[in-house]
Amino acid sequence: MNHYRSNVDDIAFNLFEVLGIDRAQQQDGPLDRSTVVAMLRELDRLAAGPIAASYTSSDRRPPAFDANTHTVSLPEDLKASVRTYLEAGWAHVGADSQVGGTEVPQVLRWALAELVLAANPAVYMYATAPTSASIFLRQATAEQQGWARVIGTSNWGSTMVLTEADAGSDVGAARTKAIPQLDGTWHIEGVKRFITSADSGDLFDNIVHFVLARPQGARAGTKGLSLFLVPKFHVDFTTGALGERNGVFVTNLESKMGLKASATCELAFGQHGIPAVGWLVGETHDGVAQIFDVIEDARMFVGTKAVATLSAGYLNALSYAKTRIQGGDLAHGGATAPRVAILRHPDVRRSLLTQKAYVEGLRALYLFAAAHQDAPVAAVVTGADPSMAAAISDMLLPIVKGFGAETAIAMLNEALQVFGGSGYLQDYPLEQYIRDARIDALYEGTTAIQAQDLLFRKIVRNRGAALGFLSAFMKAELDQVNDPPLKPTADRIAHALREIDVMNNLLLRRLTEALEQPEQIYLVGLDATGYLYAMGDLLVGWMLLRHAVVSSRALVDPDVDSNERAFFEGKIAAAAFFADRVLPRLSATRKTFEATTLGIMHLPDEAF
Ligand code: ST9
Repeated sequence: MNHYRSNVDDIAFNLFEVLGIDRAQQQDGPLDRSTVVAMLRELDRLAAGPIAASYTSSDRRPPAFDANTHTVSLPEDLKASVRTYLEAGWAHVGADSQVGGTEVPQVLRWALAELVLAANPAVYMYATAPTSASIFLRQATAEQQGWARVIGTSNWGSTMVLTEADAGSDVGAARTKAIPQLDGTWHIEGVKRFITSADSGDLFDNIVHFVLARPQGARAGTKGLSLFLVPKFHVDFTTGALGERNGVFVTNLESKMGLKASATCELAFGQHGIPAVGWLVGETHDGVAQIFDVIEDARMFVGTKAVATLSAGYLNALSYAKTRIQGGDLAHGGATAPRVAILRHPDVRRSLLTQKAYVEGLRALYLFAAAHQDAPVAAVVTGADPSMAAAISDMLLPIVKGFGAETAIAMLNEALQVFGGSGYLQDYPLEQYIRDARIDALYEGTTAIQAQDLLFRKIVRNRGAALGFLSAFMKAELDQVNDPPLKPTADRIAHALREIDVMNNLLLRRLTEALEQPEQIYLVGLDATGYLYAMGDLLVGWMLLRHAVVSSRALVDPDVDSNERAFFEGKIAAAAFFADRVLPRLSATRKTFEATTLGIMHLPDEAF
């Protein structure tokens, strides 16, 4: 048995019982439940087998770099996992049909992604060309539309190339230059860092890099950047035939804490005697806005990956707790009592129920966010019109990514703890999960960047429209919960929502004061991450209640079998547990916000 564990039943429960995606009007008719479940089961089967097969081995024997040939070679078994995923067509599910994709609602695309991300996230990260081609298609000129098809239908890899040694979070500090040529192409010159999948040896015939660079004379900052397409090999885009090597070379492979199967490279443009020829994407100098279409997709990938790994970690810990016999039952004399499975111990149960609540709440949250990426699906989920659906999806993205990543890291520690000392060993997957998940809070924008994005861009700049819509929708749902077993849970969530309202008002007041006294903005900056966490907890609590409401109705059916009964009872228990034991901390967060002062900013640097 390999490391992989999944919960397809819970994914299907979200898609159909909770979100009701089969009621959404699709171009090709409604989504058929049995087809969707068959897709989930088939990918689950592949994920458990050939995709997960190289997860551990490629951590122990990761990709290697040859400086003479500028080549990264991948372990054979990892390549086999990627090829299985590609050849079965899964990387094309959700991509645009014009680039060879099979169009499905984004919520289904992300549900499927969870399975491969739980099995072996690097596999997904190498197989991004169909997604890149779909995004490129939306930005391409009429001529470039055909290039998108070549990218999507050939055996190619793709990358996003933003970061430099001195331009990490601050993308606008990038120094890589773009020099215009008489034939309309550009020569790119500079060195980029932390580039995922920048080379993979013979896995792909070509790799297309989407590169942010600054045209000569363009302004400083992000707004002076343009987006260029730079292929590893030159290509005749009408036939797809490959030509000479372009002047873009990998110059280093990072040695990392985790996610070692995914090659993270330094990439040099025009530094080896051959020009790195690029083409301006869409012929508009609007690079940062263009690359953000990719970044948004990648942030969704990170949030989904975090949940996927956390889910596998929890399910591994759960099966260990059921079989590991250790200690006596506290209520039966403890030390002298007969030995029991550790699942009988109160602290293990507390830990596992906390993990379950976060896994299922975060899964519900990324699927709820994804449901707002397609107007017809959003219409059945919250009734949001297309522009509100987009605003809701935008607002939830930093929470899915930032809060999802941080929570997964914290909860994976809980999962490891269930194994005791054995969890520290490579005999079990938890130590690798923790190393592999740690990056999720760092790349694609650190948690602090997500928190600022949520507050300043997604709430303040949106004038609270998406926040207001979602709060009103949540409140209306909470008001409708009157059944005795669920009412106290709904009341606690309503209380948490009021605490968030108080935080909103406080932060807004400080922001307004900052117009006159600029230092007041520090107070908002100091509490931004706390706010991200508070919003995340509120939303998880609400998602769990929505599941509990559906479950409570389902339990009335006399035909539910014992497995279904356990599933539904677990949902109701998780919602109540989370509302009782986790949500009260929002009151503490609100109090800490009220106590925030500028003292920390005025403290001399030497005093740290
Ligand atoms: C990385 C790779 O970490 C990780 C591995 C990923 C593996 C996945 C593989 C996927 C590969 C696929 C490749 C496909 C390639 C296809 C290409 C196709 C064409 N939402 O606030 P301002 C925009 S990579 C939308 O003033 P600053 C917006 O246009 C490294 N747009 O920012 C805005 O203008 P306006 C990841 C947004 O102060 C403009 O930016 N690195 C958003 O100048 C300026 O905004 C990061 O994630 C948004 N949320 O710069 C960088 N925000 O306002 C993290 C901004 O007029 N740093 N825009 O609309 C940040 O996000 C910074 O906050 C900053 C600040 C750079 C935006």
